[in-house]
Amino acid sequence: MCFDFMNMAGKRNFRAMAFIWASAVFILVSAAATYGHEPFEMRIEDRHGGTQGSYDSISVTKVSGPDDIYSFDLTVGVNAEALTVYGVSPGELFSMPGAYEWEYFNFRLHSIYHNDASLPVQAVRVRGISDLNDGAHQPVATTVPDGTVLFYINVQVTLSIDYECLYVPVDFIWTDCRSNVIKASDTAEEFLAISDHIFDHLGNDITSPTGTFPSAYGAFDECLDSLSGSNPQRLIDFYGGGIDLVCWGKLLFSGDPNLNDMYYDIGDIILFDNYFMYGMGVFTFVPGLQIEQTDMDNDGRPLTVKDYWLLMRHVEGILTPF
Ligand SMILES: [Ca+2]
Ligand SMILES: [Ca+2]
Ligand SMILES: [Ca+2]
Repeated sequence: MCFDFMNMAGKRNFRAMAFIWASAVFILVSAAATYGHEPFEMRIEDRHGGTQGSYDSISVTKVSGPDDIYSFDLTVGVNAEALTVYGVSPGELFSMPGAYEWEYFNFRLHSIYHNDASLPVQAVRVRGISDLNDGAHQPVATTVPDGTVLFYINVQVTLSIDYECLYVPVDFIWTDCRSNVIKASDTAEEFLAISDHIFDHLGNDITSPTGTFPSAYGAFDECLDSLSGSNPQRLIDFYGGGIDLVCWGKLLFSGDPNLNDMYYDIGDIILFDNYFMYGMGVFTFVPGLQIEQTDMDNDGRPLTVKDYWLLMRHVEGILTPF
């Protein structure tokens, strides 16, 4: 009996221990499932075939991550020599009426002061907020599906020969710990997502957890302390992008600036005339291609007086078209 009693007690102890372990494992697994936030991926567009002198736009997209976003505050560095920013357009989150009707969108251009030649000196800071405390209006949704374009940076590409055939990078940049953050929530809690890993447009991981601002390499570890009141979490992977500029020399022919498929017609010379009087605004159809078409001597420099003189001579039929 004594043996049986001990055996029974041992089984009960074993069952009790097994129950405790199973409960502990369940709690741990549940906690991991509840508090393990999904990471975000934010990406600047990688454009190809950009033409010098043309107007272009570069999108910034939420590629993946938690759906429920309350606001974002993103800063993009721009090489002001290569790209002139003339505006930032909001994505569909801000359309009124629309499926989301976010209430606040704003952008600001500002200079960045530093001695690092690898960093841009101009930045675009863009902020979006789903719900202002204005009482009158509520956003239709704070849900932001993967693949949603948050905004477009509108630029004019330089005509400088120095940038011919080059890739002009456009990257996220950090001027302090508050740059490039997203306020979001999942089923467990609200949190402030900050950078985790940073990649350049080729996919190279360029993250640096230490350094000095401004930086193109992410929020430093000190930011986890300075933002501690906002529940900061390293949850955003940022991917840079840019514009790949075509090479002037790849054009087969030039001499049709008005793009009507007739080379050296009177409309072409009138358009060139108008350019000298009114400036770049006269190229309204496909500006980059139209400007390329004025490079009559194929020297990579469009819109010169020599190009004008050559076009005029062709229009008059004095020279044989090339
Ligand atoms: Ca509101
Ligand atoms: Ca023409
Ligand atoms: Ca030329």
